[in-house]
Amino acid sequence: MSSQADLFAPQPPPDLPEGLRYQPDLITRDEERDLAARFEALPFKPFEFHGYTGHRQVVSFGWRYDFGRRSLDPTTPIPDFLLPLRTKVATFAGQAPEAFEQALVSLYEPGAAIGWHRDRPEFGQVAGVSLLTPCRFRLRRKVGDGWERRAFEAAPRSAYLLAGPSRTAWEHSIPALETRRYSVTFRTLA
Ligand SMILES: O=C(O)CCC(=O)C(=O)O
Repeated sequence: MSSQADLFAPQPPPDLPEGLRYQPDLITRDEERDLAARFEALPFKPFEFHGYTGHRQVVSFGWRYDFGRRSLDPTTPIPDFLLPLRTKVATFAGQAPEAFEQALVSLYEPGAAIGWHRDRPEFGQVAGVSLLTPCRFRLRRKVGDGWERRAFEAAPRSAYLLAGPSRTAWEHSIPALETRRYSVTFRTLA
């Protein structure tokens, strides 16, 4: 029988693609505020994809994938202020913190979105933490002539993990937001 506490515990979104995990409240409100304050000082640049720039802005640490040159190159090490977050993400993902060699901080100003894509095959698992604004995290995979679709709300301070088929067989996207959102995605190398 469910206890009163169980009834009010955050429930994982139902029916997610295999390999996708979701954890509400990975970080506290204080941690979220401190990280967002740190992000204010980062040198964000518009995300560049084969000559096109999107509204989303990013900073890469550890490794940077250059879509123009199709190459993955070492870049500025993951800064100390992101290491406690990486440790929490690694615990959630069941990995050693050092396995997450890349951290990508993304800034979505109002109107910014990310289109349908799968992350580069050079990367392995992808774990993302959301800050400030909830987003609708959409997934789709080709089935015959159509698409099978799923979605969940990624709440501020939550984490998601893309592993297994959710990482390799499904694409994901986030529609435009109305207020600023940050995400930090940590990636292992394939
Ligand atoms: O902002 C997010 O949570 C998703 C980021 C993403 O899909 C990507 O960087 O490839």
